[in-house]
Amino acid sequence: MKIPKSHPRHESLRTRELIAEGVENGITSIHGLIAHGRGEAFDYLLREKTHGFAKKSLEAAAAMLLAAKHPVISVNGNAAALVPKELAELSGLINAPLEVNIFHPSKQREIKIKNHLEKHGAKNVLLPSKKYNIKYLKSNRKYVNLEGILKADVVFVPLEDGDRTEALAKNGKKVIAIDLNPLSRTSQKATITIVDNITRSIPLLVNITRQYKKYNKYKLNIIIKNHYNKKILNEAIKKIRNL
Ligand code: PTJ
Repeated sequence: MKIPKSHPRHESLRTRELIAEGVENGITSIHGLIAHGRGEAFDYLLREKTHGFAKKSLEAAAAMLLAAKHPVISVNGNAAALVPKELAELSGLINAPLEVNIFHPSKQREIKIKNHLEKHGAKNVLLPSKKYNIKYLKSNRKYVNLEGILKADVVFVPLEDGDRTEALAKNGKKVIAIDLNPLSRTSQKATITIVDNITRSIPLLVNITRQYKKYNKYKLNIIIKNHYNKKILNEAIKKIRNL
């Protein structure tokens, strides 16, 4: 459906359209529609804009991704539908693989997500393997790739379910999450939480990462050390309360 640019809810409708298309093309799970609706509700409460607290998290996230030994970007059906080109760009910038990791099991959907990312410029897309799994997790998301999540020290999980964030942390990994809901378990358990819409924040993350690429490890580590996730989450909750 073509949405006129002049429509006051253009961006929100465009995003809905991408998710609906994702479902039609077998990339996004039908449950992804519900997750998207929940995200929309929180985005509405956040006035559909990227706040200062999200910008601070984005800076810390860029520094952590650049300072990591083995960073990896985990991709599910919603993220793939919404920002495939930007995820491919980020992967190239930090030299990290994109790894398909989905909650609702479907080999066919995994392959479709991989193809979709490659169509948008991704050069290194990994699929999970039943041979390898992370501990403390029962769902399909436990299956990982040896060259990706299994050996990663930093896992970027845009749009997540709480169980895995918690499990990844227990497996000794640092987790960077994007979640519009500052109260979710993902937000609470991640090392760095970006409380913002994935559609606004991934392009910003690409720009900041490009800028920070010239920083040395010392400078990156200072940025990481000065990030206090609980403080960021409290700022986001306060913003929602003070409507
Ligand atoms: O492709 P699959 O099978 O891995 O399924 C993906 C979903 C998203 C369906 C699955 O991970 C899931 O059920 O997630 P949850 O538990 O509903 O959590 C999704 C979280 O993402 C919620 O806290 C939403 O507020 C948040 N969210 C939704 N849309 C956006 C978002 N956060 C940022 N940007 C969005 N566009």
